[in-house]
Amino acid sequence: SWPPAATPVARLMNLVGGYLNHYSDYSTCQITVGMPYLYGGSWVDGNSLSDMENSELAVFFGNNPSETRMSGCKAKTLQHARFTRNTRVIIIDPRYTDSMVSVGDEWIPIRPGTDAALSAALAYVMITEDLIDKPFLAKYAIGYDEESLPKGAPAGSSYKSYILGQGPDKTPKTPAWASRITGIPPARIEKLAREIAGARPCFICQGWGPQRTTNGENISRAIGMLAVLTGNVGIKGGNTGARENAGYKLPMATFPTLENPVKTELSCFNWYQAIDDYKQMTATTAGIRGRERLIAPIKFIWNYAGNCLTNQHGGINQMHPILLDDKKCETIVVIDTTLTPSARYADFLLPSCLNLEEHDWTSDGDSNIAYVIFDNKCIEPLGEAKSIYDICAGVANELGVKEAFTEGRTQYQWLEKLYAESRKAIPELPPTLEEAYTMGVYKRYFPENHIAYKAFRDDPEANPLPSPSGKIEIYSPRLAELAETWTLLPGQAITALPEYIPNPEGAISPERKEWPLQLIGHHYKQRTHSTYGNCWWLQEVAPQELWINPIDAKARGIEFGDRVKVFNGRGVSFVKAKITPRIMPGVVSLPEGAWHTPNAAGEDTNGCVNVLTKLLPTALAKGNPHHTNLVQVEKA
Ligand SMILES: Nc1nc2c(c(=O)[nH]1)N[C@H]1C(S)=C(S)[C@@H](COP(=O)(O)OP(=O)(O)OC[C@H]3O[C@@H](n4cnc5c(=O)[nH]c(N)nc54)[C@H](O)[C@@H]3O)O[C@H]1N2
Ligand SMILES: Nc1nc2c(c(=O)[nH]1)N[C@H]1C(S)=C(S)[C@@H](COP(=O)(O)OP(=O)(O)OC[C@H]3O[C@@H](n4cnc5c(=O)[nH]c(N)nc54)[C@H](O)[C@@H]3O)O[C@H]1N2
Ligand SMILES: [Mo]
Repeated sequence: SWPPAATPVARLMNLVGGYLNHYSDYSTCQITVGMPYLYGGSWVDGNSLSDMENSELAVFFGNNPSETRMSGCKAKTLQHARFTRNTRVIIIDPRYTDSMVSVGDEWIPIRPGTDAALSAALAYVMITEDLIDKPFLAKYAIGYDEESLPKGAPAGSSYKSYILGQGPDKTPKTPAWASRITGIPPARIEKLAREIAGARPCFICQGWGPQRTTNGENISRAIGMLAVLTGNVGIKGGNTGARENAGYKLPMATFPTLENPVKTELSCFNWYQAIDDYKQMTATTAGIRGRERLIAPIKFIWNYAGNCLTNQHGGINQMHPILLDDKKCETIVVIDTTLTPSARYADFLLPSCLNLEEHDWTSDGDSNIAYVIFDNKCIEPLGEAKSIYDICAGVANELGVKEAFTEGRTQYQWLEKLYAESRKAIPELPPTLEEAYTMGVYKRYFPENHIAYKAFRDDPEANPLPSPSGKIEIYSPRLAELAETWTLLPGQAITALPEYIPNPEGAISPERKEWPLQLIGHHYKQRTHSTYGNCWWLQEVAPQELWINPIDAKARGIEFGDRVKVFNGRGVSFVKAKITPRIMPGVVSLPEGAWHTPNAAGEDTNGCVNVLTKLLPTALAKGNPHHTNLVQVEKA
């Protein structure tokens, strides 16, 4: 089960009967739900980014830490590995990213949504040229070849059979086959396979861009396969193919939210369907957990510190009628610091404190350092703004549960209590909370890099993986069963092996005749999603622009800085064009998070990518397929 957010809203609801919870998040739905079928558990671990200094080669699939992890810590770690320790860096991405600019040795542009095809062809070269780590596969994995298939798996269903074209599809996954899908020349694929297999060790990782796509669950596993085939799992300088480890964290106590009596959960993305037609939502049609089906629609939404009702959700124009209809969802409460696009749908709009207006702390980590930032209250809240604790305490009072909610404490008294608890686990913190606020930041360094699944690698008998077989499951019997029992929509697929599945609205789909350009929306340095999207200083530094290749721009008579119309069957957005060879031909990118700003005709005028994205959830995780879109672009 997904850990509930430690917010006062959860505590309040748990005191009055509970709430419908969600699993996963918009960041990592497909990798979180999909990749554990390879390694087991509820989350796939990675080596620290700092461990990259021990790698001969690092291969990044859609991982752009120079922009998505902008803190100085990550940048220094990357530069140390690249420039002091001489780790070579290859970046596979439709865009020549800021990471490419700062630490990349070589860029391999790839069409969005096709990494599983590239991975299969890399495996083809490794297998046919005898470059794989056979002893590793024999000892640590099931399903690589016919001999190691689990009981009950049909003949011809091993990974090797799939790759060599001896499986049901009879298609060898040659570099020529993958080239047609990915846009990467066959010779480059062959060379990359030899480079990855030849590097001792190799740090293979993926950002979360590749998995934020219609069949992203398989993509996350397919990239993981490269680490498995080359035996780079569980060793210094290797990695699992997942994203790098998030870093060490200190065990600070969190606000107790009490137990949620409601055990039903739905994915973070398909909640709109629970407003619209909950009766269709079952375990096998919509991934409902904790119950066979939903038994009631969503009638009330708490939207606290989020712009996901509309701006960040996707399919904005399709969400609009669902949110607008008062008979469907009757009450929407928005609690924010800023009058966002989501706030337009609020029945109750509650202004919330900025972090400068309340006491709190933040506990986080990065590679070899863990820290707690004690956020001091600098000024009293302005206007009518209140902290989320005081808002919920006020509502608890009206609902007759104030005593149970507050236990007689103010927000500061809760912090003092939680601080005292934290000090038991971290005795070197200052004696009082007041002294902690005076100190400001507490840091602890960890000398060792984290090595994911090291214990399993060292002794797989004593430390099996948390998968049903205790091994790496290249063929997943659990997925084979879901493939049989779940009802999927056209374009969705679940497969026991990490197969390439062509996306609808993908690189090679027939819809490209009408909508020739693939559209993604990368995370952008101007803002965090939509936060600060309204800050004109930052707009000046990093303006909102459509990235488009000179070839595609020229074919459309578009010049640098022209205002263009980006559109498909779901929506229209107007924005300035950034003509740049830093994006491959056939692909455009509109950085996600710009504020939806419709004109009288309902067309967005601010480059908001989510008027072009769709509501169709992904197959297994029922998550957001934000990077799977086709569009046309013309001069406005
Ligand atoms: N097309 C496309 N869409 C995407 C993505 C994508 O890649 N492509 N990425 C997805 C991802 S990974 C994510 S995580 C989501 C993010 O979606 P959201 O979490 O909704 O992102 P933000 O826009 O940052 O919204 C945060 C809100 O919190 C408010 N806020 C900030 N500080 C405070 C505070 O102290 N108190 C209160 N009450 N409010 C505060 C801000 O004003 C803002 O409105 O977007 C998703 N949407
Ligand atoms: N500055 C800034 N930093 C942020 C955020 C922000 O909004 N702004 N958001 C934060 C949050 S909540 C999250 S979840 C993370 C998100 O982190 P990510 O999900 O990793 O970020 P994205 O930019 O969506 O994708 C990373 C890269 O993948 C590429 N890409 C897209 N599709 C594909 C594909 O099919 N194959 C390959 N190989 N590459 C592809 C994109 O061009 C991009 O360069 O970032 C966090 N950091
Ligand atoms: Mo995210």
